[in-house]
Amino acid sequence: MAEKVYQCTVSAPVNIAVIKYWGKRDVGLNLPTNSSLSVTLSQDDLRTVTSASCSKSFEKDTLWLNGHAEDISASKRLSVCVEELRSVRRELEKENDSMDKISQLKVHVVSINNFPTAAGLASSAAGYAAFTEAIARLYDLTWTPTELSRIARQGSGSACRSLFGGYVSWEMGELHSGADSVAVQVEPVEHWPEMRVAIMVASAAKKGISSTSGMQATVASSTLFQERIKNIVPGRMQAMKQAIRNRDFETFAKLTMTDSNQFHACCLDTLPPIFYLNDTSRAIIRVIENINAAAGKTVAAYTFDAGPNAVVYFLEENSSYILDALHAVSKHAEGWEESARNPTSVKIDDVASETVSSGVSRVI
Ligand code: 2P0
Repeated sequence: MAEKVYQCTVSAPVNIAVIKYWGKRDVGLNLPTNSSLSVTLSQDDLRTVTSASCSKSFEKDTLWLNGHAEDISASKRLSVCVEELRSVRRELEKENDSMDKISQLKVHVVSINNFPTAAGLASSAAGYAAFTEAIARLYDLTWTPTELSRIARQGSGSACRSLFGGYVSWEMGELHSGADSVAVQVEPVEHWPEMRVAIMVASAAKKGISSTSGMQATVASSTLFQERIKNIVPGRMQAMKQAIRNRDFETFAKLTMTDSNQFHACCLDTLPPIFYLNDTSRAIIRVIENINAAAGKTVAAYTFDAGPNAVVYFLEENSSYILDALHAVSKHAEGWEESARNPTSVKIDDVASETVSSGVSRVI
């Protein structure tokens, strides 16, 4: 007998934190030790495209990530997202007889990144944002991005920030349940449309230590980290929100670089120490310092996540000479990826997840 296949395809963007998330206070619920703030990058350049479907003919919940199959029920992170959304759909179906009972069907999810996975380019952020959004839309759930962020957070913390465009904070929350640990938009992209980023992939290789285990080691062993979460980040979050509201690039840039440096200092203060930066990363830091010294003010800001790749923030008005300087230096560097040699300007995105297609896709 012919079976319907229900499907929804979405794309979700990468976000790059300027105040870093690092540390969990509850590992099970993925609750952070501090709030964080990020900027959402344009999907023209970096995105995950994810298609979720369900059908009576599917035998188990399965994810194909960049072509590799994974049993969703074997992954706590994946299954918590699917099961929470499925139970909401189940309740809706109970209340509304005309709804197809698709909560009873297994899901197939296919996800593709157009950038290196697990190389410090926030692939899990775009990945879990797209995963959550695709299933929510497959189930026709009309949730706000903040409501969905609570689900995506349980897949991967940074994913909750990829449900919004523009400038986004993840408020750590206070409740043990995690109900108030969600993402909110600080400002939309139109507020500061001149913001640009250049991505320099120092190495596309998979990182040595995952963020999840790295941050747990830092929480367990770093005294500097305790100072950071108690006495530094709360004030820095306020200052960063104000800098964004005022479109004050110098303050934004100085906070961004300082926070990146402190995050990597906490990694170094971990036992055993964690090294995400490499010689290329450090060379990029020196280039940015030289650009700012030559300009006589802070016109560019570097930041690095859990990997050696650099993300450089600047304003469109300074774009040509900053990109020229990055190009000039990268020409002489040995062993850099092509995109580090040719850094280009990436815009900030105005929307987060977008529906590419949805509905009943075929009958099998
Ligand atoms: C961030 N990072 O704020 C920080 C900066 C890396 C350095 O969020 O364990 O992959 O899945 O919640 O979200 C990377 O951590 O960790 C991260 P999990 P996630 O973007």
